[in-house]
Amino acid sequence: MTDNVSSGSAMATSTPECAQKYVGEGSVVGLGTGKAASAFIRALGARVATGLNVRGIATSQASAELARTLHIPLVEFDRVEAIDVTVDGADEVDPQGNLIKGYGGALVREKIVAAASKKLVILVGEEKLVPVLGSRGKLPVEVLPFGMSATARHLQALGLAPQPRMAEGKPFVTDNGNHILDCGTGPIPQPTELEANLRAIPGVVGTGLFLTMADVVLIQRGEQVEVREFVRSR
Ligand code: A5P
Repeated sequence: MTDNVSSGSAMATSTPECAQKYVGEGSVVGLGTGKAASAFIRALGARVATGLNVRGIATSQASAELARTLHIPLVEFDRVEAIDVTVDGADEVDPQGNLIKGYGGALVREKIVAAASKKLVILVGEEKLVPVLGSRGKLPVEVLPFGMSATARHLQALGLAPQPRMAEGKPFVTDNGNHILDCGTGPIPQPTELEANLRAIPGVVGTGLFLTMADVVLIQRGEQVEVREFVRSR
């Protein structure tokens, strides 16, 4: 555990339920992507059905579709100045609350929405907790289709092992019309340095490294939810 983190347990028995306390009447809410985020969206939809007034900003077409089916009003991102809270999942969480995201392919929109949010709440099971980012062996990187092989060579030069993500025999296409290179990696000792090196590569649109962004991590431990809160300077 690091100095800037406090840990406790919550009364709610599930992370999607626990996350509801961060969403109040009138909130603008960033809606993440993936299983954990979908469970949160469904729980939020139940509150909207009983009269809660919120506006959602979706991080993917899939989350927008789910929100619509639940009658959660969506607002265009460019029509709001700030997002009160974003709730999303993650693929890895280190003890400082740094994340790897993007196994679900929505990393770029997720990062833009998270960066515009006053609070980022992450929902994970304990299997996502790692001692060092990269421990699960994969870092998703979204790249422009143009010159993808050249971009992949730059990634290789950084010691990564990029593999194009495939879907039904073709390169996976993100909501932004780009591709994903899933970069084989071992534990990443210097994630800030790696992020800077990745962002300097022409053709890289975004990476799955979400460093010092999460304010709250809710961890499902059996029937209990552990709450980790991080102090961030914004
Ligand atoms: C989507 O691009 C991802 O960043 C997801 O948030 C992440 O993969 C966690 O997804 P699950 O909750 O489905 O594990």
